[in-house]
Amino acid sequence: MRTLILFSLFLASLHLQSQVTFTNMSELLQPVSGSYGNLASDMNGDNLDDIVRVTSEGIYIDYQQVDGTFLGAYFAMSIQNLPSWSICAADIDDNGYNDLCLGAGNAVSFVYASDDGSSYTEVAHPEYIFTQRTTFADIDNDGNLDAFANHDVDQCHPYRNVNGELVLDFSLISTLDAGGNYAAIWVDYDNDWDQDLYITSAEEGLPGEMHSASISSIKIMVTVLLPRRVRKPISMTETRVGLPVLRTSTMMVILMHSS
Ligand SMILES: [Ca+2]
Ligand SMILES: [Ca+2]
Ligand SMILES: [Ca+2]
Ligand SMILES: [Ca+2]
Repeated sequence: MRTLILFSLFLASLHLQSQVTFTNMSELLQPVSGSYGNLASDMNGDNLDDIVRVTSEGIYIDYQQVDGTFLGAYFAMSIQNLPSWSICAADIDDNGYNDLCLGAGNAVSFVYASDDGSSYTEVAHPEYIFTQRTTFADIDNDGNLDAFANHDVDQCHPYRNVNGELVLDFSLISTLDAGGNYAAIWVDYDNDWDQDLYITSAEEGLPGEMHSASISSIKIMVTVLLPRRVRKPISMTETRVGLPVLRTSTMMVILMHSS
């Protein structure tokens, strides 16, 4: 009986230790009125995540300090494409300051930080897209970040990084010429050192898409990596790593053969 009681106390202490509480600390941030899109990202490269909020009147950034407080900054500017559906951040031009991709209901914008991080410039793309999600990834594995925007009613938009600027380029990665694209996840699913893409779909009959990162990366795998280890081919209905049934492409089959 004594052993049972001690074991019960041990389990109770584990339960208490595993409890996590959260405290609302919004008062640490500068006040922002109206609606905004927001994200957490290290915008100034000091390894401390900052808070970004984008309104129609500009960009508010609360820079995290080493003591956990925040230093507020406001960059007044008119934003053409507000991130009503999606926002993400990455250093597109590799100048040490993160830039933004704003996904609106009719277009996307890229917002570039100046080389000293003291100002931002919006580049509004004219092409129509009902944006659902925006992501950054090095799609062609050339060391420069590209972007990918999910299109709710048509084919998704890939943006190629050309000398630090993002240009719409459907040849960057081939996805289904169809709508219903709700979200994108970039992960190296098969551990072969390039990013793979999984697109979730909300359209009936389309279970989602799985794609290799790029044609160039396939060539690299086939010529260099394939001889090291050959994986079991994936079938059209096989489910991997907890994903829903995959819609595979020819490129996908080639990719999963390599490591
Ligand atoms: Ca920071
Ligand atoms: Ca940048
Ligand atoms: Ca790239
Ligand atoms: Ca991969």
